[in-house]
Amino acid sequence: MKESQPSTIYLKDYKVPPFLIDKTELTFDLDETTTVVTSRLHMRRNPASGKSTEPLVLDGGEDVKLIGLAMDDYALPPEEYRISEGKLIITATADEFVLTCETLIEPQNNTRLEGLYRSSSMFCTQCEAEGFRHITYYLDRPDVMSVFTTTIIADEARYPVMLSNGNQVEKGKTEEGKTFVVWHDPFPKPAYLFALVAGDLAVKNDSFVTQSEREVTLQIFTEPHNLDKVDYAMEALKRSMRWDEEAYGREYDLDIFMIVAVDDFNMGAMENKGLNIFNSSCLLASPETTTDDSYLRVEAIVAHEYFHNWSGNRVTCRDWFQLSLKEGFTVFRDQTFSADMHSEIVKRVEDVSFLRTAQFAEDAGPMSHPVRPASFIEISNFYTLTIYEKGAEIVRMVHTLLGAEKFRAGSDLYFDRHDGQAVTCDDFITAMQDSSGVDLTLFKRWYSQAGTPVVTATDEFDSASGTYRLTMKQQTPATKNQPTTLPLHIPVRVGLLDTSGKVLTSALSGSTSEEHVLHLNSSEQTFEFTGLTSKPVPSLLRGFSAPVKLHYDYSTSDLLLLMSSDTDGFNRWSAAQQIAVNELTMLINQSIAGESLSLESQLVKGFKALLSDESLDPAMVALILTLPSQAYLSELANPIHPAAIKEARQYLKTLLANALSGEFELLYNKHNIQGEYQATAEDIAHRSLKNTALSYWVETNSDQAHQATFEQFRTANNMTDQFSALSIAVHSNNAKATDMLAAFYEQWKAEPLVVNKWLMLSASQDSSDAVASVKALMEHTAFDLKNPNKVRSVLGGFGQSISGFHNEDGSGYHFLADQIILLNSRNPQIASRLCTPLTRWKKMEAKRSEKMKAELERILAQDLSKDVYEVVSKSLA
Ligand code: B3K
Ligand code: ZN
Repeated sequence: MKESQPSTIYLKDYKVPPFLIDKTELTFDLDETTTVVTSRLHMRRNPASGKSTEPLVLDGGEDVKLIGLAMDDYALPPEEYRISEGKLIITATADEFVLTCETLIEPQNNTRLEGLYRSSSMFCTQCEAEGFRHITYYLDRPDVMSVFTTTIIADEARYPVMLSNGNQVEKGKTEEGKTFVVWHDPFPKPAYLFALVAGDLAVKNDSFVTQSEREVTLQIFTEPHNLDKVDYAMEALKRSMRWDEEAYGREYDLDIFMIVAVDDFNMGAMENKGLNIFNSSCLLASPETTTDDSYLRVEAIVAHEYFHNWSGNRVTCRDWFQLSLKEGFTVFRDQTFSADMHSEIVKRVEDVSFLRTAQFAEDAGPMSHPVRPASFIEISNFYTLTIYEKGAEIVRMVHTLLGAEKFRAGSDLYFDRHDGQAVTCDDFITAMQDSSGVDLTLFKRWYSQAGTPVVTATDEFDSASGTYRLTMKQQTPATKNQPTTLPLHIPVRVGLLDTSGKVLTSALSGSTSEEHVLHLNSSEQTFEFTGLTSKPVPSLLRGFSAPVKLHYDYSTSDLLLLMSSDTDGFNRWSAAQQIAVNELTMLINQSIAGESLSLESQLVKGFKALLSDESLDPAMVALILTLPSQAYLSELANPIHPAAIKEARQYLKTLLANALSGEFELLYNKHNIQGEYQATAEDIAHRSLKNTALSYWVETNSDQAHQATFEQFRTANNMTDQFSALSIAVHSNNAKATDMLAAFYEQWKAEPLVVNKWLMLSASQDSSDAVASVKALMEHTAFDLKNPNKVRSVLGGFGQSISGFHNEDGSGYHFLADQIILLNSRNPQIASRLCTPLTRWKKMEAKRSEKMKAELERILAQDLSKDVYEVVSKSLA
């Protein structure tokens, strides 16, 4: 352990920057061994700071070597500045000056993938959140916005493509015969949006005419062998540009928009102004190599990064505590876009399923934090599901509370009022409130209180007056950091059904309707619905109108009724999930008690009715048929018994498969569409239902089903079908599974993104020697510890293996801890993310819990990066 531990940064300590940088002129002299960066910063004291004597403190990093420093072209002697803990401190400055700073960096040795680094044969950058300081000394904070001009100098033979933000304004030769290009970005921006790319790249060109009839050049750059996989992303980009004009009135503002794909990237993509940089896994797509899920992901991420041009770039964050201002809003925007492009309800179910599984678990764990955190040690740890997904739910609730029209007026006001500014979550809510007249004072608590609220509903019916009374209580669990919690403003969408499944009209507070939005804003409230003749079945929290855990004592027959008849598609799915959760919970308890499992499943009835309903979208049927995941059941459990959850799921799945084997076989054949691959909602839906049906059918262990799986694997003309068949074979003990895995690797070994899928599936296999297998995989030529996608594939896959990762002897935990220690110094961001499964140790059943804790303690005893230190120390506190 280090002697002094990293310090905590608090929101309450925010101060405006003491200096501003009006113009930033950068020159990069790129080379394989040393890169020299020269910056000319046109600086002045910030009048708003009110301090005229404060020294100039610039952010930097240990990896930045200062080789020259001048103020107004006067070279500063060593006694006029110092470097301390990576910061450059200049004591005396004028009120306005130009600071010239020359630094030497080594992108080729940058394994953290922050700042300027190399991926394959190219140079690229990642500056959010605090990567720019690894390039040169700067005021690396989002409220310092500057106009950037960037000169790139390199050998044109090796780096024919040299890109930065904005427009290319000049190109020429240096005296040494190298090439230089100059880029100018007219929009002031924080350093986190800076980008540079240089390499031997191929380009796909296209264009887009904006609503005001300006022509924008669109370019996607990749390594030449990947150029055949960018068409889908290009079309998605054009759809996004059009959608943002139509849905939000937002037009693109530069004459050129570029995207570059890189193989080594810590996350999905980055919204740098005019020059988005993408993890190739989130950009490249072709039918043969890309699954439907990945197609949808490419479209959503292209849209997300594009939408940031307004929600993030034109209007940015004042400080990193406000991260959700841009991320929550932009996720909400991309979710709505995807819903508009495909199916609203399918998208909602997928998003909620993810939120309830992963964000709820995060919010109940040691890294739980409010959507606007009050403090952090390392900001990279706060790119979380809470900031992104729960943040998006907050924006969605504002949309529900205001209605579509007022929400749009609010977003117009927000963009107009704050264009070119760095602002806060409060500013966003204020704009929504000012434009709508809706009071959001109490609602704002969603930003400052962590944890998932639990809403408990009870009801009674007064037949004399035809009044249905629904009482709701809310409670957000207290934690050590948050000993008292307060009620929130929770919008609850409600409909009422009669026992035949008909939707009822009722009156609430003078308004008569088939659906009402309840404003639950104190710890307990009763809502009175009138005009009813018998006790209704409530359809609560329609569309998942708030990110809460809802408890209501539904009978199984109520749930079957909602599942078959509710007009809210989301709640049809939710009811089916609830029946499955109830049945699985019984089975899990039997397993824990050491009993042999037995159940008379009501789901059989529900599924039968579902399969006979021709009106439903096949994608919805597939979702309803999908049992709650191991991860979701773990989130609900306390303590978690991973082996019992696995056994229960397997039991229920086999039971359903046997009870409905004929139906699943028929379904499989009915949705087995042929023909050319298309990533349309319709075709995706058929493939999804077909493969879900197959996953049940194989559970009957019939030769026919196994053979169908093998044939699908062998003859598929697209990756969705091929990979589904392979996964099904691997997880259903198909006799040919090992051969299929080997054949798959042989077929695709030249396609890294497909190889990553193979790595993940191979690592997820559930065998007692899983640790040995995963070690062997990490020795395989296909593996590369420097590549985050490969690390995520292998270790992410391994995390799904119950007898591997959760092996009772603790060997899986030990192995993961070894990898975290190994990666801690090479790539702290990735190492820190890998800690997540171990940090859930408190919820795990005792035997495993102790072993996980011991591994965390072993990690904490090392010399740790801030990233890993924060997550591990908080999880042990
Ligand atoms: N804003 C980036 C995420 C940066 C993560 C830095 N550790 C991508 C996105 O959310 O759009
Ligand atoms: Zn984002």
